[in-house]
Amino acid sequence: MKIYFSGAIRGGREDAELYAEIITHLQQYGDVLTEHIGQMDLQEKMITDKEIHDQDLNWLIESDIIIAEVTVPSLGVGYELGRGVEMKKPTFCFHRSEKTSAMVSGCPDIKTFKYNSLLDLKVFLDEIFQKL
Ligand code: 6K6
Repeated sequence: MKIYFSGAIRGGREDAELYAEIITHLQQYGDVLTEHIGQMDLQEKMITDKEIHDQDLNWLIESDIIIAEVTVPSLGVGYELGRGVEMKKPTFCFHRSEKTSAMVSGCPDIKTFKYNSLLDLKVFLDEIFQKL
């Protein structure tokens, strides 16, 4: 199972530690292609934006499922969700904020969940992977 985890980078790194916890939890279910999203010391590398885009798009194509944490708003995450839906990938979004974008929560092809704690989120994830 190839898992594409999506979380904010230039959108803001305040949830980076949480992303790392989510990625560790997801790794029991498969290969997380985007493990770097949880790196606390993530630095802009000497690669171009086109190289980042093309690499991520290839991983998105390769993936079997998309899991996104959308509490920190991110253009890149929104873009990945839209592309993933077009590719008909099973797509799941999680947020702690009261609401998220209507273009996410209103999309019938994205399953969106509000959660309060990491424990709640892990329970949601376990249910999703047990049903696959
Ligand atoms: C690599 C290491 C450190 O910085 C980089 C370069 N940046 C990115 N590397 C890999 N994926 C990226 C990078 N920037 C954005 N993304 C993708 O967009 C990730 O898959 C995230 O899910 C999403 C974040 O978008 P922004 O708009 O918050 O940056």
